[in-house]
Amino acid sequence: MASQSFNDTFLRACRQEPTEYIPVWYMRQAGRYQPEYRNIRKKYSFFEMSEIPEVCVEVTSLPVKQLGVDAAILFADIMTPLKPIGVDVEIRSGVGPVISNPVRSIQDVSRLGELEPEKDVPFVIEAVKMLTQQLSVPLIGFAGAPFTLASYIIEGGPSKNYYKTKGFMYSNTKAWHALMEKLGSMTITYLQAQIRAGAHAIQVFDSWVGALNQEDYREYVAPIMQKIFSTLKQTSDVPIIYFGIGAGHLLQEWDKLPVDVIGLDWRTSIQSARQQGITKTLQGNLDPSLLLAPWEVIEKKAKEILDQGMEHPGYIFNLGHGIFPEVQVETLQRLTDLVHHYTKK
Ligand code: 1CP
Repeated sequence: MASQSFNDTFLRACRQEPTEYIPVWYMRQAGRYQPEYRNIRKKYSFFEMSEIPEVCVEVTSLPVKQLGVDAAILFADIMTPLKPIGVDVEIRSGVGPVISNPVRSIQDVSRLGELEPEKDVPFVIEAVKMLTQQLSVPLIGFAGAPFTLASYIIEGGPSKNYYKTKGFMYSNTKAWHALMEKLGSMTITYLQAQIRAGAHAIQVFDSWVGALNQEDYREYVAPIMQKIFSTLKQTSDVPIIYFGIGAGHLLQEWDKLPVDVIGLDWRTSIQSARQQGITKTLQGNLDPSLLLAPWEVIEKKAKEILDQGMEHPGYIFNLGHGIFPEVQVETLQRLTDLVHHYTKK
């Protein structure tokens, strides 16, 4: 695995060890903003792309070669492990995951099966093995968190306010906890398989959990997150990143969980998280919309964020959410260079 030229800057930052510069990677760094991605996507559906290991390896590696980022993230989707447990999901271009058999009752919850990674998602394991042999930077494995997965499974697709999800949570509380348990076990099994195959770090995406207030997070979600993270910590020491959108009000809850890194969106500055007493490594958080602004605007904002990040050990530069298809590859190349040069000791 770790060849002589292996760049472990990202892993060192996760562990709050000294680094020569601030590491950077981008959420959705493999995606439709890349002409190469769009060409491959013409030939395959989203799931075909991620289920053919050679294609998955190519798409995962592309941003490392093209942008010079310090970590790769496996090309898959948070919905990937749901298909084999009985969720009929397809990824529609320009929309996202669409589910034809949403979960609406305890019976629907009990119909969901258990994940056997080696049998159900062998392509993920194969791709992780191939990537960790080839890449010169760490590979981030990932999974969706139970709340965020449940939001798609219950709504049937992307949502703005998650009222069906929250309605289910408040009115079928027993079924909700059963669903959290099921998705939680699946998440543990899936992430452990990625770690066994060689993933160097893990990111858990709880993109939509910011829809809950602190009290409800504590009651309906925190117990399963505690279980997922503590089980992973018992069996491996790979760094764990926990990320969500609009979840600044949950920072204190997240800080109690056994994770190494907290991923922030652009609404919560690095500085304000530090002022709230968060000492874990932080990752983020340039507003991805800024990537559509003139370079001078991007540069100013990126430097402000980097200045805040460098004040405390343990910081990884990233966006506050994924790259949009309209962004130019050159902008991200320039930004990556800026992060590396501006922070070099
Ligand atoms: O480079 C990478 O980041 C590639 C791997 C990756 C990851 C980590 C993809 C590929 N998806 C994800 C995670 C993911 N998927 C999340 C968590 C991160 C986030 O908040 O964006 C979520 C919520 C999803 C669900 C999903 N899948 C959406 C969002 C829909 C919504 O509710 O707004 C979309 C658009 C997809 C499809 C998808 N997944 C990945 C890509 C490149 C795409 C676009 C596919 C295409 O049409 O080509």
